Amino acid sequence: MAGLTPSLNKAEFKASVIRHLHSTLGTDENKANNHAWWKATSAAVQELVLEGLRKTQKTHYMNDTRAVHYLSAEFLMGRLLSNNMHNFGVFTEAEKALKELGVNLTDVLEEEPDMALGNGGLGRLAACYIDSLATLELPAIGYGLHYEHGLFRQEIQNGEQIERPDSWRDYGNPWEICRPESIQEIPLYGYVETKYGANGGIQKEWHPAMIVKGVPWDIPVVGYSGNTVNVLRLWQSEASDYFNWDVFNAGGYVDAQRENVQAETISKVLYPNDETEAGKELRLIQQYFFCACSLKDIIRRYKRAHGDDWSRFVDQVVIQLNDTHPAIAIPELMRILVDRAELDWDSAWSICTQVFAYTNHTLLPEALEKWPVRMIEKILPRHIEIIYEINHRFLSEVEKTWPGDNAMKAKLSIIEEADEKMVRMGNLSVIGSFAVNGVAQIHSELVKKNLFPEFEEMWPGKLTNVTNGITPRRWLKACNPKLSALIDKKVGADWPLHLNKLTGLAKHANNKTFQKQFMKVKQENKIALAQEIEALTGIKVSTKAIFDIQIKRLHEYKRQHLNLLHILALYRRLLENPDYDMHPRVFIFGAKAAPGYKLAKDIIYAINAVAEKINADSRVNNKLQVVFLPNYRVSLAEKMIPAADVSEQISTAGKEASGTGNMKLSLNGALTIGTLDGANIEIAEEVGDDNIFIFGLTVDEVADLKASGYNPYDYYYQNPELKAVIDWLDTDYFTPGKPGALSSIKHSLLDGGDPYLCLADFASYADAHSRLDAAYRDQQEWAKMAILNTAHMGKFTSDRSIQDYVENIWKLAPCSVK
Ligand code: RUG
Repeated sequence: MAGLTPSLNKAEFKASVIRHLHSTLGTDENKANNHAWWKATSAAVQELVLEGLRKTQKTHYMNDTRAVHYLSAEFLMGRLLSNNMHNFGVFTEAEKALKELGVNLTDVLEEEPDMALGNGGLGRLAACYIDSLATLELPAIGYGLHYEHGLFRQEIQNGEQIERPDSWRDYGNPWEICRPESIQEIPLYGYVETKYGANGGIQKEWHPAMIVKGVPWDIPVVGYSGNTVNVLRLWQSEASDYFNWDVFNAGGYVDAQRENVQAETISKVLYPNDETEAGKELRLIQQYFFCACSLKDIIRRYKRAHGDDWSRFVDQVVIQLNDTHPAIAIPELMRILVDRAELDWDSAWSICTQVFAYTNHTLLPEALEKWPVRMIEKILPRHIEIIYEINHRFLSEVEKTWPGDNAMKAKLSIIEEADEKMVRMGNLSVIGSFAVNGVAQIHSELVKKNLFPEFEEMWPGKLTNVTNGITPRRWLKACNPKLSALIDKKVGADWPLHLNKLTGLAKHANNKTFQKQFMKVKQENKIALAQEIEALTGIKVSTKAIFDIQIKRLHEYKRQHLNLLHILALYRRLLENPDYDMHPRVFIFGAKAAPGYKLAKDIIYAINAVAEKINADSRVNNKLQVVFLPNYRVSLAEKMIPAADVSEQISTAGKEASGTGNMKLSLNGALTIGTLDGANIEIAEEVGDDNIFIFGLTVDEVADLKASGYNPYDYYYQNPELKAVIDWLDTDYFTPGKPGALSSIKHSLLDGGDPYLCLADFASYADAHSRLDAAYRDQQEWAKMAILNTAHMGKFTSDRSIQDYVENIWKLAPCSVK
C-alpha cells in the first residue's frame, strides 16, 4: 500500500531546510516569514531535483537517446513545490519536518506564485505532457518562451474584469537555472543576397538587420518517482552585445537603448489570447525567436554526438509542434539545412518531413493562424522565399492528384490569395509534418472531414487522433489528498502511475460505507472551498447546496451565458413560486476573458451583476447563490476541482476540440452536465450514460440546423421562460440605474444570430438540470454515480496520451535513469 519511498527522511529534510534558511537566504528560524520558509523548502527540494537532472542528462548523453522536442508557445505550469515534493515522495516528511519547526506547509505552499506562462487548455496540456514524459522516463525537452509577464492577473472591480500585470518572478524563482553557456543569437529583418557559384549553383545569404540574444532558462521537470528529471527550456530575449556596441560606437547611445528595449520586448509578455489571432508583428517575432533558438539548441546537441553527419538526424530527433504557433520552425530548419549545411533541397525536405509532427487544437476559423506575406517578408525575408518554394513543389503534387483543378490548388495552397496575401500556418504545418493529430476522437474526425479533407485524401494515414489527458499526480494526488488517501486504501497506492487501477473502485460503488466515506471527503472539500470563497469574495455559501462549477476561459462557444440564462430561469421560477422545488445550488464560475474580447468581458460583468442581485435577495437565498471567483488559474483550480459536485461542459457541439477540465472534474468525482462535444463524448463512453447528464444538439444536428437557416427568434417566441429571461437582461433590474448595461448579450443572442446556438439548446439544458436536481435528492445514488466517475477515468491520464504519441507518432524508447 505504501507510496513512493521518500528520498529524504524527516530529520534530513528539516536539516536541509534550516541549512538553506541560514546559508542560502541569510536568515534564521526566528526571523523567517512564510516566504522565506517557502524559498528554503524549495531550495531543499531543488537539491534533489538538480541531482536527478544531472544524472538524467548524463544517462541520456551516454545512451545517445532519440528525444522528443515539444515546441509550445505556452506552458501553464502553476506551482512547482508541492508537485516536486509529491514526485520525490517527500511531501509527508516535509510536512512533518516543517510542523516540528512550527511552520504550516499549506501556508508555505501559498507563497509560491503560479507560473502562468499560458492561456488555458493548450498551455496546461503542455505542462501535463512534460510531467508524463518525465514520469515515463522518456527523453524529452520542452521548449518555449521565458515571458517576463505571464497571463494577466484578473481583478473584479464593480463586476468588471480589470487586467493587472502578472509578475511571477519579482522575488526570484527558486526552480529556474540560467544557462549562459547555451545562449543563441537570432537574426531578424534585413535582406537576402543571391549569389551565383562557379558551377552556376545559387547560394542565398541572409543579411539580417538585427540580432537578438536568446538566453535559456531551464526549469527541471521531475517525473513521478523522481528518477528522470527532464528540462523545460524557456528562451528570454536580450539585446545582442555586438549589435549594441556597433550602434553605440557610431554615437547612437539613445538608439542603442531603443534597440535594447526592442530586443527585450520579444519575451516580455504572453499574448492573452485563447483561440483568437493576435495579429501582431511582435507575436510572429516571438514565435520565430523561440523556434530558432530551440532548433539551434537541438542541432548543437545533435552535432556534439554526430558532427556534420546529418544522416542520423531523423533517428535522433522528433519535434512536436503544439498548434501552429511554432510552425515557422519548418522553414527555419529548411533554411539551416539548405543555406547553412548546404544540403540539396530534396534531402533537406526529406529530413524536415520526417522530423516534424503537428497537433491541431481547434477548428475555429478565427483561431487558425495566418500571417500577412508582407509581414513575414519584412521580418524573415529568407523564410518567405522558402515558404514559396515549399508551396511551389507542393502545388505540383496537387496538380498530379487533381490535374487542372485550380480551385483545389487555391484551397490547399500555403498562400491565401486574398486582398492581402496571407500565409496559412495550418497548411504549412500539415505539409511539413509526417503526422498530424487532433486532440479527441470527434475533433480528429472533424479535422479529417471538414478542416483538411483533401490532405486526408492525398496522404491517407497522416491525420490521426491522440485524445488529450491530464496528469493524475497534480489533478488528484496532490490537489485532493483526502480522496487520494481513500483511494489508496481501496486499490493500492500506485494508481498515480497506473490510473486504470481506479476501476477497482467500481465494485465499491454500491457499498454504503464507501459511499459515505467518498461523500464525506467531498463535503470536507466543499467546506474548504467555501472558506476560500468567503476569503476571496466575502460571500458565505451554503455547503449543503450542490456545488455547480464552470471553470475555463470565457468564450462564446463555451457558453457561460447559457449557464447564466438557466440561472436566471431558476431565479425567476423561485420568485414566481417561493416553494419551487429545487435542491439548493451554488453556481460557481472562474474565467478570464481576452482583454480585447468585448462580449466575453460583458458576460463576466453580467455574471457578477446577476450574482450580486441574487446573493442579496433573501427570498431565494436558501436555494440559489452565484459566485464568480476572480483570477482563475492553476492553483485556484486545484482548490475548486476537488469540491465540485457538478461539472459544466456545455460548449456548442463541434466547437470544443477536447477540453481537459472536464477530465479533471470527473476524476475528482463531479458529475458532468455536458454536450456531445470534444472529450465529453469519450468521458460518457467511459463512465456510462447513467452517470453523466448529456443534453443538446449533436455535431450533425448543429450542422443541419445551421444549413436550414437557424433563427434564434423561433426559440425566443416559442419559449416564454426563455423570452422572459432574455428580456430581463434589457432592463436595469440587475444593474440599477444602468438600463442596457447587459443588452449586448441579448443582442448577440437575437439580432446577432446566436452563433453558438444557446437558444436552440436552452430547453434541453434546463431539462438536463432538472434531471440532475432530481438525481441529487437520492444521495446514495449520487454517491454511486460520483464514485463511478472517478473509477472510470483511467483512460484520461496524460501517461496514456503520451504512450499514444510514443507508439503512433514519436517512436521513442524509455531510458531508465538509475
Ligand atoms: O480549446 C482547446 C481545448 O478544447 C483543448 O482541450 C486544449 C488542449 O488541446 O486546447 C484548447 N486550445 C485551442 N487552446 N488554444 C487553442 C487554439 O490555438
